[in-house]
Amino acid sequence: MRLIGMLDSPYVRRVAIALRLLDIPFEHDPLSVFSTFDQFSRVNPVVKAPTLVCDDGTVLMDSGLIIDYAEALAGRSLWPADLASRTRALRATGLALAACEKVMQIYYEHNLRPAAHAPWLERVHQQLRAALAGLDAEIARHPPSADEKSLTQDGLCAAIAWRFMQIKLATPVADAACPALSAFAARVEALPSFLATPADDRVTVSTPGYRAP
Ligand SMILES: N[C@@H](CCC(=O)N[C@@H](CS)C(=O)NCC(=O)O)C(=O)O
Repeated sequence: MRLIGMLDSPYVRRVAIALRLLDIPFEHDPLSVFSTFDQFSRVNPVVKAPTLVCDDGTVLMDSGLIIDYAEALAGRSLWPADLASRTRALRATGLALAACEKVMQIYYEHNLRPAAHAPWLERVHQQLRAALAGLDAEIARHPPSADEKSLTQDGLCAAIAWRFMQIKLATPVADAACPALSAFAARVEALPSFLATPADDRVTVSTPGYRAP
């Protein structure tokens, strides 16, 4: 299978690391939804990253749906099994995904619009602050596993969201603003699957046969 999209996208990185955690071999094609729009659109005319081209040629998109497919393929889930833990993990993942979306909107506003729209930006910053406050509180109350073998979707997504905003925001969020999240993300970023999937695309991921230690 082939994962299309650049690792500076938190959604692409989320999928790449989930595939590694699930021991699913894949090739990575770091096409950009902007600079290689035409090439991307020949694979997926909707031009959404991540896109996954399955071995039978089916083209999937949306990180959550692609991970759902990967979990079905692997025969195991990255969600916690019991309902209470799963509910907490779903909430934390929702907060992390909202934070990614807000950072992306801020980034697009600053980089894709001729003149940034101040009231809209303030609204998005407020939403980001709320998502981060909620996520930091969740992680402080119920720290997810930071272990390669037992990492769950909430921990995966929280760490990715944190790294994404450190890279993309002109003023990164201070560690002190999110002490639990920043400390957790630092531990998770040191895991082999994360080190092998850097957020800046300096290294192209193409590691069929990768096995989590
Ligand atoms: N909900 C989607 C969001 C994916 C997303 O918005 N990806 C961005 C790249 S970070 C994209 O495709 N942008 C191009 C566009 O929407 O036109 C997911 O989880 O995969």
